[in-house]
Amino acid sequence: MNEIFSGLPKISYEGPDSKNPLSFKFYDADRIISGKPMKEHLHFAMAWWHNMCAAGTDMFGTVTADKSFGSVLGTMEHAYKKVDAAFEFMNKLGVDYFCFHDVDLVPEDEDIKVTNRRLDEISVYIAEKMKENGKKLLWGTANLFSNPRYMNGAGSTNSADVYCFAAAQIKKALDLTVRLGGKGYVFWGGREGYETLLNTDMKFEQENIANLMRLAVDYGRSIGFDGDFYIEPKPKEPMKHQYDFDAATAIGFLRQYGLDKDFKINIEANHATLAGHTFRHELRVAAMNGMLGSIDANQGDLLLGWDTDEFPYNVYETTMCMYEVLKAGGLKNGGFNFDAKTRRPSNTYEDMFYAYILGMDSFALGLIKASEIIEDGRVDSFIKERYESYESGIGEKIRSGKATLKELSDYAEKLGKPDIPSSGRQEYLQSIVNSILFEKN
Ligand code: XLS
Ligand code: NI
Ligand code: NI
Repeated sequence: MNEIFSGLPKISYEGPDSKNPLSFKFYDADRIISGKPMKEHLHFAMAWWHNMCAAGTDMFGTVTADKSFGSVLGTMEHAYKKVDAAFEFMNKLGVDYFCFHDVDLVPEDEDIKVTNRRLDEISVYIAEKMKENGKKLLWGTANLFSNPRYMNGAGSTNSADVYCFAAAQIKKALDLTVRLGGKGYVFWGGREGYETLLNTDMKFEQENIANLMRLAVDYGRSIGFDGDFYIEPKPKEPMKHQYDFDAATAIGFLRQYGLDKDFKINIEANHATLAGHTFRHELRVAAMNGMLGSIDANQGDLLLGWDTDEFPYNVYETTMCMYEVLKAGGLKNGGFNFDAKTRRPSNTYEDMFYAYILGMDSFALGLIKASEIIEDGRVDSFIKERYESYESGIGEKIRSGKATLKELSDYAEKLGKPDIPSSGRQEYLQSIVNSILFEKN
Protein backbone atom coordinates (compact mmCIF):
# COMPACT_ATOMS: atom_id res chain seq x y z
CA MET A 1 0.00 0.00 0.00
CA ASN A 2 1.13 3.55 -0.72
CA GLU A 3 2.51 5.35 2.26
CA ILE A 4 0.69 8.50 3.28
CA PHE A 5 3.35 9.83 5.60
CA SER A 6 6.13 9.03 3.18
CA GLY A 7 9.57 10.12 4.26
CA LEU A 8 8.53 9.97 7.89
CA PRO A 9 10.07 6.94 9.58
CA LYS A 10 9.04 4.65 12.38
CA ILE A 11 9.97 6.56 15.52
CA SER A 12 12.25 4.80 17.93
CA TYR A 13 13.86 5.56 21.25
CA GLU A 14 17.31 7.11 20.95
CA GLY A 15 17.71 8.61 24.43
CA PRO A 16 18.07 12.15 25.81
CA ASP A 17 21.36 12.85 24.04
CA SER A 18 20.00 12.25 20.58
CA LYS A 19 19.62 15.29 18.36
CA ASN A 20 17.44 13.43 15.90
CA PRO A 21 14.09 15.26 16.06
CA LEU A 22 12.27 12.17 14.79
CA SER A 23 13.16 10.01 17.77
CA PHE A 24 11.98 9.56 21.33
CA LYS A 25 14.28 11.02 23.95
CA PHE A 26 12.47 9.60 26.99
CA TYR A 27 9.70 7.27 25.84
CA ASP A 28 11.32 3.87 25.88
CA ALA A 29 8.31 1.55 25.57
CA ASP A 30 9.86 -1.48 27.25
CA ARG A 31 11.78 0.27 30.01
CA ILE A 32 10.55 -0.89 33.40
CA ILE A 33 9.34 1.86 35.70
CA SER A 34 7.69 1.07 39.04
CA GLY A 35 7.48 -2.60 38.16
CA LYS A 36 6.10 -2.53 34.63
CA PRO A 37 7.03 -1.37 31.13
CA MET A 38 6.35 2.24 30.24
CA LYS A 39 3.96 1.18 27.51
CA GLU A 40 1.76 -0.53 30.09
CA HIS A 41 1.60 2.52 32.31
CA LEU A 42 0.99 4.77 29.36
CA HIS A 43 -1.76 3.55 27.08
CA PHE A 44 -1.41 6.39 24.61
CA ALA A 45 -4.30 7.08 22.29
CA MET A 46 -4.71 9.08 19.12
CA ALA A 47 -7.75 11.38 18.94
CA TRP A 48 -9.28 10.83 15.50
CA TRP A 49 -10.86 14.30 15.40
CA HIS A 50 -7.71 16.34 15.93
CA ASN A 51 -5.26 14.16 14.13
CA MET A 52 -7.23 12.86 11.17
CA CYS A 53 -9.81 15.63 10.73
CA ALA A 54 -8.87 19.06 12.13
CA ALA A 55 -6.97 21.11 9.58
CA GLY A 56 -6.35 24.40 11.33
CA THR A 57 -9.71 26.13 11.02
CA ASP A 58 -10.35 28.73 13.71
CA MET A 59 -12.90 31.53 14.24
CA PHE A 60 -10.95 33.82 11.94
CA GLY A 61 -9.60 31.60 9.24
CA THR A 62 -9.92 28.46 7.26
CA VAL A 63 -7.70 25.40 6.89
CA THR A 64 -3.91 25.63 6.90
CA ALA A 65 -3.21 21.89 6.79
CA ASP A 66 -4.13 19.29 4.21
CA LYS A 67 -5.97 16.35 5.75
CA SER A 68 -7.46 15.10 2.50
CA PHE A 69 -4.84 12.34 2.35
CA GLY A 70 -5.06 12.47 -1.42
CA SER A 71 -8.85 12.14 -1.65
CA VAL A 72 -11.88 14.40 -1.81
CA LEU A 73 -13.05 15.74 1.54
CA GLY A 74 -16.55 14.73 2.60
CA THR A 75 -16.60 11.44 0.68
CA MET A 76 -16.47 7.83 1.84
CA GLU A 77 -13.20 7.53 -0.06
CA HIS A 78 -11.84 10.17 2.31
CA ALA A 79 -13.20 8.22 5.29
CA TYR A 80 -11.22 5.17 4.13
CA LYS A 81 -8.11 7.28 3.59
CA LYS A 82 -8.37 8.58 7.12
CA VAL A 83 -8.37 4.99 8.38
CA ASP A 84 -5.26 4.25 6.33
CA ALA A 85 -3.59 7.41 7.59
CA ALA A 86 -4.58 6.72 11.20
CA PHE A 87 -3.12 3.22 11.24
CA GLU A 88 0.06 4.20 9.44
CA PHE A 89 0.46 7.07 11.90
CA MET A 90 -0.17 4.92 14.98
CA ASN A 91 2.23 2.28 13.71
CA LYS A 92 4.99 4.77 13.08
CA LEU A 93 4.58 6.36 16.50
CA GLY A 94 4.00 3.15 18.45
CA VAL A 95 0.61 4.42 19.66
CA ASP A 96 -1.64 1.44 20.36
CA TYR A 97 -5.04 3.04 21.02
CA PHE A 98 -7.37 5.52 19.42
CA CYS A 99 -10.57 7.41 20.30
CA PHE A 100 -13.32 8.65 18.01
CA HIS A 101 -16.61 10.52 17.72
CA ASP A 102 -19.08 8.95 15.28
CA VAL A 103 -18.85 11.84 12.80
CA ASP A 104 -15.03 11.85 12.85
CA LEU A 105 -15.20 8.57 10.97
CA VAL A 106 -17.60 9.24 8.11
CA PRO A 107 -19.25 12.25 6.49
CA GLU A 108 -22.55 12.97 8.20
CA ASP A 109 -25.60 12.84 5.93
CA GLU A 110 -28.81 14.79 6.47
CA ASP A 111 -30.54 11.46 7.02
CA ILE A 112 -29.29 9.60 10.07
CA LYS A 113 -30.04 6.25 8.43
CA VAL A 114 -27.47 7.01 5.73
CA THR A 115 -24.89 8.11 8.30
CA ASN A 116 -25.48 4.92 10.27
CA ARG A 117 -25.00 2.76 7.19
CA ARG A 118 -21.73 4.54 6.50
CA LEU A 119 -20.63 3.93 10.09
CA ASP A 120 -21.38 0.23 9.75
CA GLU A 121 -19.40 0.09 6.55
CA ILE A 122 -16.33 1.89 7.88
CA SER A 123 -16.35 -0.07 11.13
CA VAL A 124 -15.76 -3.27 9.16
CA TYR A 125 -12.63 -1.74 7.64
CA ILE A 126 -11.46 -0.32 10.97
CA ALA A 127 -11.93 -3.71 12.65
CA GLU A 128 -9.79 -5.36 9.94
CA LYS A 129 -7.05 -2.76 10.33
CA MET A 130 -7.11 -3.11 14.11
CA LYS A 131 -6.61 -6.83 13.85
CA GLU A 132 -3.89 -6.54 11.26
CA ASN A 133 -1.96 -3.90 13.24
CA GLY A 134 -2.71 -4.92 16.84
CA LYS A 135 -4.41 -1.63 17.68
CA LYS A 136 -7.18 -1.07 20.22
CA LEU A 137 -10.02 1.31 20.82
CA LEU A 138 -9.66 3.28 24.06
CA TRP A 139 -13.10 4.86 23.88
CA GLY A 140 -15.82 5.90 21.54
CA THR A 141 -18.28 8.75 21.76
CA ALA A 142 -20.98 10.56 19.80
CA ASN A 143 -20.63 14.12 18.63
CA LEU A 144 -23.72 15.72 20.17
CA PHE A 145 -22.61 19.31 19.75
CA SER A 146 -21.65 20.20 16.15
CA ASN A 147 -24.89 19.59 14.27
CA PRO A 148 -27.24 22.60 14.48
CA ARG A 149 -29.95 20.36 15.96
CA TYR A 150 -27.91 20.39 19.17
CA MET A 151 -27.99 24.17 19.39
CA ASN A 152 -29.78 23.89 22.75
CA GLY A 153 -27.94 20.80 23.90
CA ALA A 154 -28.54 17.07 23.45
CA GLY A 155 -29.70 15.52 26.72
CA SER A 156 -30.53 19.04 27.86
CA THR A 157 -32.38 20.11 24.72
CA ASN A 158 -35.87 21.59 24.87
CA SER A 159 -36.88 19.44 21.87
CA ALA A 160 -37.97 15.85 22.52
CA ASP A 161 -37.30 15.06 18.84
CA VAL A 162 -33.70 16.21 19.12
CA TYR A 163 -33.38 14.18 22.32
CA CYS A 164 -34.24 11.10 20.25
CA PHE A 165 -31.54 11.95 17.73
CA ALA A 166 -29.05 12.16 20.57
CA ALA A 167 -30.24 8.75 21.74
CA ALA A 168 -29.87 7.37 18.21
CA GLN A 169 -26.31 8.64 17.90
CA ILE A 170 -25.37 7.29 21.32
CA LYS A 171 -26.86 3.92 20.45
CA LYS A 172 -24.88 3.74 17.23
CA ALA A 173 -21.65 4.93 18.85
CA LEU A 174 -22.10 2.28 21.55
CA ASP A 175 -22.69 -0.38 18.88
CA LEU A 176 -19.44 0.66 17.22
CA THR A 177 -17.55 0.82 20.51
CA VAL A 178 -18.60 -2.72 21.37
CA ARG A 179 -17.93 -3.98 17.85
CA LEU A 180 -14.40 -2.56 18.03
CA GLY A 181 -13.76 -3.93 21.51
CA GLY A 182 -13.59 -0.53 23.24
CA LYS A 183 -13.44 -0.45 27.03
CA GLY A 184 -14.68 3.10 27.39
CA TYR A 185 -17.53 5.33 26.31
CA VAL A 186 -17.33 9.09 26.88
CA PHE A 187 -19.95 11.69 27.58
CA TRP A 188 -18.45 15.10 27.13
CA GLY A 189 -21.33 17.52 27.65
CA GLY A 190 -20.56 19.61 24.59
CA ARG A 191 -23.64 21.80 24.78
CA GLU A 192 -25.15 20.42 27.97
CA GLY A 193 -25.38 23.72 29.77
CA TYR A 194 -26.99 27.08 29.36
CA GLU A 195 -26.49 30.63 28.17
CA THR A 196 -29.10 32.25 30.44
CA LEU A 197 -31.35 31.06 33.26
CA LEU A 198 -34.03 33.35 31.85
CA ASN A 199 -34.94 30.57 29.41
CA THR A 200 -33.67 27.50 31.26
CA ASP A 201 -35.17 24.94 33.62
CA MET A 202 -31.93 23.62 35.04
CA LYS A 203 -33.41 20.82 37.13
CA PHE A 204 -35.50 19.56 34.20
CA GLU A 205 -32.47 19.57 31.90
CA GLN A 206 -30.25 17.75 34.36
CA GLU A 207 -32.88 15.08 34.95
CA ASN A 208 -33.09 14.56 31.20
CA ILE A 209 -29.31 14.25 30.89
CA ALA A 210 -29.23 11.69 33.70
CA ASN A 211 -32.04 9.77 32.04
CA LEU A 212 -30.16 9.67 28.74
CA MET A 213 -27.09 8.36 30.53
CA ARG A 214 -29.15 5.70 32.29
CA LEU A 215 -30.64 4.61 28.96
CA ALA A 216 -27.12 4.44 27.50
CA VAL A 217 -25.90 2.29 30.38
CA ASP A 218 -28.88 -0.06 30.07
CA TYR A 219 -28.41 -0.40 26.33
CA GLY A 220 -24.62 -0.71 26.55
CA ARG A 221 -24.81 -3.46 29.16
CA SER A 222 -27.47 -5.26 27.10
CA ILE A 223 -25.14 -5.52 24.10
CA GLY A 224 -22.17 -6.67 26.16
CA PHE A 225 -20.33 -3.44 26.91
CA ASP A 226 -18.37 -4.29 30.05
CA GLY A 227 -16.10 -1.24 30.12
CA ASP A 228 -16.51 2.13 31.82
CA PHE A 229 -18.73 5.03 30.93
CA TYR A 230 -17.01 8.34 31.52
CA ILE A 231 -18.08 11.90 32.09
CA GLU A 232 -15.48 14.36 30.84
CA PRO A 233 -16.00 17.54 32.88
CA LYS A 234 -15.54 20.98 31.38
CA PRO A 235 -16.78 24.24 32.94
CA LYS A 236 -17.50 26.31 29.86
CA GLU A 237 -17.06 26.47 26.08
CA PRO A 238 -19.06 26.17 23.97
CA MET A 239 -21.80 27.01 26.52
CA LYS A 240 -21.33 29.80 29.00
CA HIS A 241 -22.01 27.40 31.83
CA GLN A 242 -21.67 23.66 31.38
CA TYR A 243 -23.32 21.28 33.84
CA ASP A 244 -20.33 18.94 34.18
CA PHE A 245 -18.28 21.84 35.51
CA ASP A 246 -15.50 19.86 37.17
CA ALA A 247 -14.81 16.44 38.67
CA ALA A 248 -16.50 17.21 41.99
CA THR A 249 -19.65 18.46 40.26
CA ALA A 250 -19.77 15.47 37.91
CA ILE A 251 -19.27 12.99 40.74
CA GLY A 252 -22.06 14.63 42.75
CA PHE A 253 -24.33 14.42 39.70
CA LEU A 254 -23.51 10.75 39.09
CA ARG A 255 -24.23 9.89 42.72
CA GLN A 256 -27.43 11.88 42.79
CA TYR A 257 -28.81 9.90 39.87
CA GLY A 258 -27.39 6.50 40.86
CA LEU A 259 -24.97 6.37 37.92
CA ASP A 260 -21.75 6.18 39.94
CA LYS A 261 -21.35 2.41 39.63
CA ASP A 262 -21.19 2.54 35.83
CA PHE A 263 -19.39 5.84 35.34
CA LYS A 264 -15.92 7.12 36.04
CA ILE A 265 -14.34 10.45 35.17
CA ASN A 266 -12.23 11.32 32.15
CA ILE A 267 -10.02 14.20 33.22
CA GLU A 268 -8.75 16.60 30.58
CA ALA A 269 -5.83 18.80 31.63
CA ASN A 270 -7.06 21.85 29.74
CA HIS A 271 -10.58 21.54 31.18
CA ALA A 272 -9.15 21.43 34.68
CA THR A 273 -7.41 24.76 34.28
CA LEU A 274 -10.50 26.29 32.64
CA ALA A 275 -12.38 25.33 35.80
CA GLY A 276 -9.82 27.20 37.88
CA HIS A 277 -8.17 24.02 39.14
CA THR A 278 -4.85 22.41 38.54
CA PHE A 279 -4.79 19.25 36.44
CA ARG A 280 -3.54 17.47 39.52
CA HIS A 281 -6.44 18.69 41.65
CA GLU A 282 -8.96 17.19 39.24
CA LEU A 283 -7.07 13.90 39.13
CA ARG A 284 -6.99 13.78 42.92
CA VAL A 285 -10.70 14.50 43.27
CA ALA A 286 -11.53 11.69 40.84
CA ALA A 287 -9.00 9.29 42.38
CA MET A 288 -9.99 9.81 46.01
CA ASN A 289 -13.56 9.01 45.03
CA GLY A 290 -12.47 5.84 43.27
CA MET A 291 -13.52 7.34 39.95
CA LEU A 292 -10.33 8.14 38.07
CA GLY A 293 -11.13 6.57 34.73
CA SER A 294 -9.12 8.03 31.89
CA ILE A 295 -7.15 11.09 30.87
CA ASP A 296 -7.34 13.52 27.97
CA ALA A 297 -3.66 14.33 27.82
CA ASN A 298 -3.31 17.88 26.62
CA GLN A 299 -2.34 21.23 28.01
CA GLY A 300 -3.95 24.66 28.07
CA ASP A 301 -2.47 28.11 27.97
CA LEU A 302 -3.08 29.86 31.27
CA LEU A 303 -3.06 33.24 29.53
CA LEU A 304 -6.01 32.25 27.36
CA GLY A 305 -9.55 31.50 28.48
CA TRP A 306 -10.40 28.67 26.13
CA ASP A 307 -9.56 25.07 25.33
CA THR A 308 -6.34 25.45 23.35
CA ASP A 309 -5.76 21.67 23.29
CA GLU A 310 -1.99 21.90 23.08
CA PHE A 311 0.29 18.93 23.16
CA PRO A 312 1.61 18.55 26.70
CA TYR A 313 5.14 19.81 27.21
CA ASN A 314 5.10 20.97 30.83
CA VAL A 315 6.99 18.20 32.58
CA TYR A 316 6.14 19.54 36.02
CA GLU A 317 2.46 18.96 35.18
CA THR A 318 2.97 15.54 33.62
CA THR A 319 5.04 14.52 36.64
CA MET A 320 2.29 15.51 39.05
CA CYS A 321 -0.24 13.76 36.83
CA MET A 322 1.76 10.55 36.85
CA TYR A 323 2.27 10.82 40.60
CA GLU A 324 -1.53 10.85 40.99
CA VAL A 325 -1.95 7.99 38.54
CA LEU A 326 0.72 5.84 40.21
CA LYS A 327 -0.73 6.54 43.65
CA ALA A 328 -4.16 5.57 42.35
CA GLY A 329 -2.76 2.24 41.15
CA GLY A 330 -2.92 3.14 37.44
CA LEU A 331 -5.81 3.51 35.03
CA LYS A 332 -7.81 0.33 34.66
CA ASN A 333 -9.66 0.64 31.38
CA GLY A 334 -8.40 4.13 30.67
CA GLY A 335 -5.39 5.64 28.98
CA PHE A 336 -3.83 8.86 27.79
CA ASN A 337 -5.74 10.26 24.88
CA PHE A 338 -3.96 13.11 23.13
CA ASP A 339 -6.97 15.37 22.80
CA ALA A 340 -4.57 17.86 21.31
CA LYS A 341 -3.82 19.55 18.03
CA THR A 342 -0.76 21.09 16.50
CA ARG A 343 -0.78 24.90 16.47
CA ARG A 344 -2.39 26.34 13.35
CA PRO A 345 0.93 27.35 11.79
CA SER A 346 2.37 23.86 12.48
CA ASN A 347 0.65 22.57 9.41
CA THR A 348 2.72 19.71 7.98
CA TYR A 349 2.64 15.95 8.46
CA GLU A 350 6.03 16.24 10.06
CA ASP A 351 4.52 18.53 12.71
CA MET A 352 2.00 15.81 13.62
CA PHE A 353 4.95 13.54 14.35
CA TYR A 354 6.81 16.15 16.39
CA ALA A 355 3.64 16.76 18.37
CA TYR A 356 3.23 13.12 19.36
CA ILE A 357 6.91 12.78 20.13
CA LEU A 358 6.62 15.83 22.40
CA GLY A 359 3.50 14.52 24.14
CA MET A 360 4.77 10.98 24.60
CA ASP A 361 8.18 12.11 25.81
CA SER A 362 6.58 14.56 28.24
CA PHE A 363 4.48 11.80 29.78
CA ALA A 364 7.38 9.36 29.80
CA LEU A 365 9.49 11.90 31.67
CA GLY A 366 6.56 12.55 33.99
CA LEU A 367 6.32 8.83 34.70
CA ILE A 368 10.05 8.48 35.36
CA LYS A 369 10.09 11.50 37.66
CA ALA A 370 6.88 10.63 39.51
CA SER A 371 8.21 7.19 40.23
CA GLU A 372 11.45 8.74 41.51
CA ILE A 373 9.53 11.10 43.79
CA ILE A 374 7.64 8.14 45.23
CA GLU A 375 10.79 6.06 45.61
CA ASP A 376 12.64 8.96 47.20
CA GLY A 377 9.86 9.00 49.79
CA ARG A 378 10.53 12.41 51.35
CA VAL A 379 7.34 13.99 50.06
CA ASP A 380 5.12 11.09 51.08
CA SER A 381 6.69 10.74 54.49
CA PHE A 382 6.30 14.46 55.08
CA ILE A 383 2.58 14.20 54.35
CA LYS A 384 2.25 11.25 56.69
CA GLU A 385 4.04 13.07 59.51
CA ARG A 386 1.98 16.17 58.95
CA TYR A 387 -1.13 14.37 60.15
CA GLU A 388 0.51 12.36 62.90
CA SER A 389 -1.49 14.07 65.67
CA TYR A 390 -4.38 11.88 64.54
CA GLU A 391 -2.48 8.68 65.12
CA SER A 392 -2.92 8.47 68.87
CA GLY A 393 -4.72 10.08 71.80
CA ILE A 394 -7.56 12.44 71.02
CA GLY A 395 -6.68 12.48 67.29
CA GLU A 396 -7.07 8.74 67.03
CA LYS A 397 -10.43 9.02 68.80
CA ILE A 398 -11.57 11.63 66.25
CA ARG A 399 -10.53 9.46 63.32
CA SER A 400 -12.21 6.37 64.66
CA GLY A 401 -15.44 8.31 65.06
CA LYS A 402 -15.61 7.62 68.78
CA ALA A 403 -15.37 11.17 70.08
CA THR A 404 -18.33 13.43 70.90
CA LEU A 405 -18.38 17.17 70.38
CA LYS A 406 -18.58 17.65 74.14
CA GLU A 407 -15.52 15.50 74.71
CA LEU A 408 -13.54 17.53 72.17
CA SER A 409 -14.70 20.73 73.77
CA ASP A 410 -13.67 19.48 77.23
CA TYR A 411 -10.29 18.52 75.80
CA ALA A 412 -9.82 22.00 74.33
CA GLU A 413 -10.82 23.69 77.56
CA LYS A 414 -8.40 21.57 79.52
CA LEU A 415 -5.61 22.50 77.14
CA GLY A 416 -6.46 26.20 77.33
CA LYS A 417 -4.43 27.06 74.21
CA PRO A 418 -3.10 24.69 71.49
CA ASP A 419 0.38 24.80 70.03
CA ILE A 420 0.40 26.36 66.60
CA PRO A 421 0.29 23.51 63.97
CA SER A 422 3.54 22.34 62.42
CA SER A 423 4.93 24.12 59.34
CA GLY A 424 3.53 23.19 55.92
CA ARG A 425 7.11 23.32 54.52
CA GLN A 426 5.93 24.07 51.00
CA GLU A 427 9.22 25.54 49.80
CA TYR A 428 11.19 22.60 51.18
CA LEU A 429 8.92 20.18 49.30
CA GLN A 430 9.06 22.19 46.08
CA SER A 431 12.81 22.15 46.26
CA ILE A 432 12.84 18.36 46.66
CA VAL A 433 10.68 18.05 43.56
CA ASN A 434 12.98 20.36 41.60
CA SER A 435 16.07 18.47 42.64
CA ILE A 436 14.50 15.21 41.50
CA LEU A 437 13.25 16.76 38.26
CA PHE A 438 16.51 18.33 37.26
CA GLU A 439 19.18 15.99 38.53
CA LYS A 440 21.17 14.34 35.76
CA ASN A 441 19.64 11.00 34.82
C1 XLS B 1 -13.81 19.18 24.01
C2 XLS B 1 -13.63 17.82 24.49
C3 XLS B 1 -13.88 16.74 23.47
C4 XLS B 1 -14.05 15.42 24.15
C5 XLS B 1 -14.72 14.37 23.31
O1 XLS B 1 -13.40 20.14 24.65
O2 XLS B 1 -12.36 17.72 25.04
O3 XLS B 1 -12.87 16.71 22.52
O4 XLS B 1 -12.84 14.92 24.59
O5 XLS B 1 -15.98 14.74 22.91
NI1 NI C 1 -11.41 15.98 25.64
NI1 NI D 1 -11.36 19.68 25.48
